[in-house]
Amino acid sequence: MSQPFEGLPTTPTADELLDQAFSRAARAGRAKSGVEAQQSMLLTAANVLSDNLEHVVTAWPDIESLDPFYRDLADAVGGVDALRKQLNEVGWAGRKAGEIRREYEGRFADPETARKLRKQAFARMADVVEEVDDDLAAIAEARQELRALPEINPDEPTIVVAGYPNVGKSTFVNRVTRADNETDSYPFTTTQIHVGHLERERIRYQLVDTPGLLDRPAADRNAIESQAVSALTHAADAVLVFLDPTGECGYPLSVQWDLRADIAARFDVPVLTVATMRDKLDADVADNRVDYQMSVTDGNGVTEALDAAIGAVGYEPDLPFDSRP
Ligand SMILES: Nc1nc2c(ncn2[C@@H]2O[C@H](COP(=O)(O)OP(=O)(O)OP(=O)(O)O)[C@@H](O)[C@H]2O)c(=O)[nH]1
Ligand SMILES: [Mg+2]
Repeated sequence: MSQPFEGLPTTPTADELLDQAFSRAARAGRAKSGVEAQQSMLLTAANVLSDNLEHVVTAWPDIESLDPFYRDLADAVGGVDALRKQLNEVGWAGRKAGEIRREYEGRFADPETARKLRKQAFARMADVVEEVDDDLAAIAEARQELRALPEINPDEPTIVVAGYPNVGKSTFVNRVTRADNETDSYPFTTTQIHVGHLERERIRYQLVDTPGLLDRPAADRNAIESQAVSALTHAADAVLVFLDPTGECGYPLSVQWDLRADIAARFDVPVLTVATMRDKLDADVADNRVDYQMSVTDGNGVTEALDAAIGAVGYEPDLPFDSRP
């Protein structure tokens, strides 16, 4: 399983395409003389351009058939409508190169006319390719962003970990995910998505830590971040919201509760509330809205919180984990 944008080839610029097409054409022309040389140049340039432009388009997966998680992320990066339009423009330019060739090739009467017309055809091809330079640049940028996306398997149960910065999300994810399967980080626009894996009763779970996305009120997210959150809502089977009851993370408990409400409203899956940093407190937090309390530092309550999330996902094993042989 790999993510759908991983293998996207480099997107050329208009200049690169034209350099390649015209230098290959010049080489083809040198092998011949007279009208034939001009014809060969015209054909070569048109073929190189249409093949390369078409390749830019066909290299992309069909946006419509993408998993919603990836479609939303693609939408976050520049927007899928814009991307579709840019790919259409590039496809048009590829076909146009072929049209120009067909328009000129029958008119090469004598070497002198042929040379003049071939130059004219090249100038028109260059104009067409220059016209889609912006589209090529936008496609190149979308590719750059999208190929860095995490590999989230839509078929694997996914637990999203949310909460304000410094509440202990990463410490928890690193502790419970398999040591032999280290947490991978993926830069996504202004943020990073971390994905760790763990296995229970032969079922592989994905644990997603999302600094910069689910760590502040929805109103503070920009359009890209909101779209990325929307992608996460497709991927999540359960959400763990972490609260630091000490407030030492820098956010008062009341705003942490507001974030929890925000997330619960956004996600359609079970949302569990976990108070972290239990070791820093003398007693349990007396608030019945807290589902679990734990300390990742001394390990107390960690298994319980994780088991609850796994249970909430709904792939609950027949036997309790601890009673396995
Ligand atoms: N005492 C104590 N410290 C903890 C516990 N869990 C995490 N920490 C510490 O709290 C700090 C913040 O933890 P992180 O896991 O980086 O927090 P985070 O939520 O991932 O923060 P961001 O990545 O900034 O969103 C680190 O210094 C951790 O070592 C805990 O249960 N007890
Ligand atoms: Mg973190």
